[in-house]
Amino acid sequence: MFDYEELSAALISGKAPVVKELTTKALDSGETPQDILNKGLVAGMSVVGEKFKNNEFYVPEVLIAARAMKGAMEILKPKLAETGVQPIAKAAIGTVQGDLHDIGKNLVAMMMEGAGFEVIDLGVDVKAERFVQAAKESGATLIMLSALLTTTMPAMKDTIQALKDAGLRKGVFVMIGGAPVTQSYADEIGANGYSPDAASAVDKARELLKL
Ligand code: B1M
Repeated sequence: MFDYEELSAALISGKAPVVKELTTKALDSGETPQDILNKGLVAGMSVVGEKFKNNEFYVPEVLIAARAMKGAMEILKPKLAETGVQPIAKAAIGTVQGDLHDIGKNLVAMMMEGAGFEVIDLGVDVKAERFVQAAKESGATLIMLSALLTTTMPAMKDTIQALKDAGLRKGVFVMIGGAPVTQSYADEIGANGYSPDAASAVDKARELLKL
């Protein structure tokens, strides 16, 4: 039985090589990429978030843990993608303008890929026009906006407006998420969907696109 607590603990203390090693070990011992992600990495990162909130961790510790998570994700990403056969739909995802937080957004992207979506990751600090361009050029039918700061949430509204102005609101669904985001904010700005975490983002995307 793989010890997920050991993996979470290594992530919390930012031991990047150990996190990589344990991720590989978990895969080799037959654990699923989804379990490794949820029971080991996401669980560990949630503790990091809590510690930061309680002033037990400061920015450097958080960054070191985030780097360890990124290393494990590099190993998991192709495995998660492998679990889907053909893309079931195309989604473009990004953290909105002014916001540099990408850990949650990356998790959502990976879970979506794991569920069989083709995901175009636009990165962080993404301007409304860039989302519009991605929807036009890639034919993505789902635009996914992430924000972690209350000050960058209005950029979600601006992005929806830019999609409207470009005449794309009919065929394109917009989903929003991130720690400060709520269902009522989604309703207020006219987003099609909201989800509180990466796993339910996949369910919501499927529900919206009727997949
Ligand atoms: Co920042 N930060 N940060 N930070 N940071 C928060 C968000 C904060 C709550 C910390 C705090 O004060 N307690 C606070 C925001 C306060 C607010 O606005 N209400 C904050 C602040 C203030 C800041 C700075 C302004 C600090 C400063 O410089 N003074 C600065 C802003 C920089 C910028 O963006 N312009 C800043 C910087 C940073 C770091 C660079 C140090 C680092 C980011 C590293 C990185 O992302 N590469 C960082 C981190 C790590 C955090 C905390 C500690 C953790 C965030 C995280 O990764 N969580 C965070 C405190 C906290 O959340 N407790 C904090 C783990 C991740 C798995 O969860 O991102 O919520 P989360 O994603 C979840 C869900 O929200 C959801 O699914 C994910 C997985 O289940 N989800 C979606 C996310 N996007 C979704 C999209 C969807 C659906 C679901 O559909 C489209």
